[in-house]
Amino acid sequence: MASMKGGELITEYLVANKIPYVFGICGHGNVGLIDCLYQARDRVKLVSPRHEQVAAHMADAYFRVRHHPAATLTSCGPGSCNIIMALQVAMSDSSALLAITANVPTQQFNRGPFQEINRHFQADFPAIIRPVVKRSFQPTRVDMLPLALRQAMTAMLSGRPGPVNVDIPFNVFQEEADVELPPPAPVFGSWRSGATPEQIDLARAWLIAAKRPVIFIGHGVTLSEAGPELTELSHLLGIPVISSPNGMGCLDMTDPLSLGFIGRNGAYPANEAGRRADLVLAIGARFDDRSASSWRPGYSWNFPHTKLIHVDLDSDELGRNYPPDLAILADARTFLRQLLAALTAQGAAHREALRPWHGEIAQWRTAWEAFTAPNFEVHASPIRPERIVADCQAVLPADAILACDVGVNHNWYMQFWKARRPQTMLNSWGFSGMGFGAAGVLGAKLAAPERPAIAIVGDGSFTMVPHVLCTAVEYDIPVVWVIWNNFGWVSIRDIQLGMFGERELATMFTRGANNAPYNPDFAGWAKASGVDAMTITRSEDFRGALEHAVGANRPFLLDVHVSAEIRPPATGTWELPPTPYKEPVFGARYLPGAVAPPSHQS
Ligand SMILES: Cc1ncc(C[n+]2csc(CCOP(=O)(O)OP(=O)(O)O)c2C)c(N)n1
Ligand SMILES: [Mg+2]
Repeated sequence: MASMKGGELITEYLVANKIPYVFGICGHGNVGLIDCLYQARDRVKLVSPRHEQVAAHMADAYFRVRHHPAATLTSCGPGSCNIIMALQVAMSDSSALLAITANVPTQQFNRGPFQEINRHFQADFPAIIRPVVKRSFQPTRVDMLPLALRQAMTAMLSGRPGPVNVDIPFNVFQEEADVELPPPAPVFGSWRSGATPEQIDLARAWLIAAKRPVIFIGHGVTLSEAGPELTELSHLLGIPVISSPNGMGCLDMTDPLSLGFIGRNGAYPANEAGRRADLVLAIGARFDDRSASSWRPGYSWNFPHTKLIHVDLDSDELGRNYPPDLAILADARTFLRQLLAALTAQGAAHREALRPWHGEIAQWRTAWEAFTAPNFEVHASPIRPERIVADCQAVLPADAILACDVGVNHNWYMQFWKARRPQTMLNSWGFSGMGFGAAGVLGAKLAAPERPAIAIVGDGSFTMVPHVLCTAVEYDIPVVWVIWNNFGWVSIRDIQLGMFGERELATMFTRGANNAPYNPDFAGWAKASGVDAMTITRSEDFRGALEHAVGANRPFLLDVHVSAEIRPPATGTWELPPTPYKEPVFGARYLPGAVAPPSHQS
């Protein structure tokens, strides 16, 4: 036992857990801990962006790339309130970060001191943060810290990862006690659950018997680092793979067995295969509305006509939307290894039996490519969206990291991006928090400094966090922002146009009596902040500009003017009751000769 300040104990525990970065902003509430971080500045680095939301997105993205956590540090009251949205982004997508929040001194609890939240209970910040974290702890004495820190770090990294909060009153940073550093938390991924032998037997038998099987993967496969096992299984049995955005790259998406994303903004072959499958093996995926055509039977999936094996390590996700025929509470990689061990001898024969299925899939792929490919070649001004996706794909190496923001720009990447490796395509999928890509790219770059990191970010989303420019310059983080500039909140404008008889209000950026399109000069804004920049209005110029920006190895912004009038082709549907859903633009109804699945209800 040694007498230690609370702040020292926290700092040493961060170091013991090899947490390299604390992303945080100062305030009177947390200066005690910042002083301890000063003492340890060669072992853990404090990076201070200009908004707490950015700090949390940086930590979130750092984890998604590295699968090793970082921490955030915010002060009492408003500073900590500023991370709530970003924490739910991490929570919805199962990303880990340790959110250290400061609070008022315990000696002043309930007296209404500066920045206390106390209408119903003393120092009540945990009540605000509780729904958006996996667990919140509030150690109120230094001798409570060892247990709280160990439990917090363990909760964050075990099972389904997620953000965890430790809320610490001001005095606890400063006061001393005889305390011992707790043992570090288990390394992420070292505790893994598996399936029972009976479950593996059944899963194996059903897979071998299936005539039209499909594997559907989600973030769970990425998080368990099961890409090689998934690829082996898919190749061994010849089973095609549909991926949710955060699963992308676990199977190289240029692989012939990769069908892409499913749902309204999915790829046509994925929706066709999903709804016609006789067996779906879902692993670490949760069938959210956007990857299930809002659960309308016959669009993306066709349960219960299709048999479902659902594997997840969170029991809450098993059967949330579709009751599984076989539910397996297990870690993705452990399950896949168990299954592969049981299968090895049978692969080739089964692949042969799937020939007719592969033939059908090849036809859907050909039809989809014939429909979409021509627009990827077109040069135009304003630039066609496909052109931006195509040039990014051509210029960026397979290990480049794409941090996607929110909006119609993201829909294009979900539909057409081909991720080559796991952990290279970061998406705010479950919560869609604007600013995630623009800010997260900074954390992603710190997680993989040797690889290009590019944010694809709408003009609207970027203007929510423009101060990311300052952080890139201050900390010399050479990222590239591609601003998808369509002069508006265009994804929402399109919803207005589709649902409300063309009535549009407050969704395009305009000025003056004539409603002339308005945006700041993003390149000028960047340059004023010390970031190199270019404005691109002709599609011919984008590719070279991107090559230059990636090669520059400095923070770089490309303001790319993209048409707001070209929409991604819907291949499934999406529904916001009571508004009527829309039929796909490129779906079975329009494909000559296609047969609707048994329960199709259009
Ligand atoms: C923080 C936050 N506020 C509001 C929304 C609702 N929203 C979703 S997309 C969108 C518009 C995005 O505009 P932009 O970034 O320009 O992308 P675009 O759709 O134009 O490509 C809005 C306002 C959100 N998802 N997150
Ligand atoms: Mg926009």
